[in-house]
Amino acid sequence: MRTHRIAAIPGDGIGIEVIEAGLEVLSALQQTDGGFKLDVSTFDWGSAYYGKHGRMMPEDGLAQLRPFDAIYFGAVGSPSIPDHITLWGLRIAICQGFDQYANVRPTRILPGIASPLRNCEPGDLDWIIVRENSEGEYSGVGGRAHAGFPEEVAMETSVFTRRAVERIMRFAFELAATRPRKHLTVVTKSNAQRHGMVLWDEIAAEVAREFPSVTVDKELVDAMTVRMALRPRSLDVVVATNLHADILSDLAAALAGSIGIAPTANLDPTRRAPSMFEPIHGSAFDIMGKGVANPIGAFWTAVLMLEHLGEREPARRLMNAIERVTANGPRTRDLGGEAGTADVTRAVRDAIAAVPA
Ligand code: GGG
Repeated sequence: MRTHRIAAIPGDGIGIEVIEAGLEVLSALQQTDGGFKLDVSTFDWGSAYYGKHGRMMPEDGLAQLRPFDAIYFGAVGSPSIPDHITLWGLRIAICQGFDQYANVRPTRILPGIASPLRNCEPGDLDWIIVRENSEGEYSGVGGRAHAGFPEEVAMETSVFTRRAVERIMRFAFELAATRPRKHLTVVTKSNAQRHGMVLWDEIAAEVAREFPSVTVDKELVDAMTVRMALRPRSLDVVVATNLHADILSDLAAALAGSIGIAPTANLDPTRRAPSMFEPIHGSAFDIMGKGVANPIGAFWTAVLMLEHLGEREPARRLMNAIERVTANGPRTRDLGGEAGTADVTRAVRDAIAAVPA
């Protein structure tokens, strides 16, 4: 029996509901597979933990997580705590603390789901967005001075290092080389941001020379939003900075039908530290506790986690089960249905049972 140690951090809001649902389908998958076991430990870190302890996770949180093979994360964010405290105290603390520098966000239109784009068929939108996940606009460099005075000032500095840009470009080119279309779009804003983004472009061009099998083009981030909406078929793998990719991947998820579906892998490709897997949606406090959150994003995220753990066949079975349910229903409200989280979870469990290993 292959055993993998999983740290589950449901976090905040609907993260708690969708991770519970995700663990339920993973348990069903293990029962019908018989070849692997997930040894899950759940951590109560997040905004409620902050309320009791004044921090989002314990001081030795990273040391507690390090022995695990993967982290299954829900969401972070609460109406009662400033967003920069919750985000930096948990999600970014883990991503940057473990140098999970490649944030990978696949987007495609799953069977039965309608894109809001006119005449956009499933095969027309099949992208992987690679988000630089260690620096850029999220470097944390900056500060505030003269607090409370008219001359109050705040600075937020983007940092682009040759090492980090090179490694994310190489990761994106390597990924593009594995795909049938072998195309990479480098998103930039070097017309306006004439230092960091120019270095970004230069390194992209250098790394491109190592990958003659991959075709490459460059797009300004503003033009990229237009291209995603009007020419989705022209895109395959996309690489962008931390902030640009965060914004573009929300747009990508919406164009593929719903932000409730989209998964993310925060990878440490060196495998020195555990990688972290999370649906891209946030805590969505407006629907928390109502039982209506779409768990598909958490299920697809579990597929990415299984693939990372080397469990390719169970990952394929789970993806098939997800796609059978998106095709035939039930569907949650964000997809035009009336089902709740539990209905979709049950349907995916049934679909897993219907096609045993
Ligand atoms: N599961 C995704 C999540 O919790 N996101 C919270 C958020 O605000 N993310 C913004 C970011 O990571 O840039």
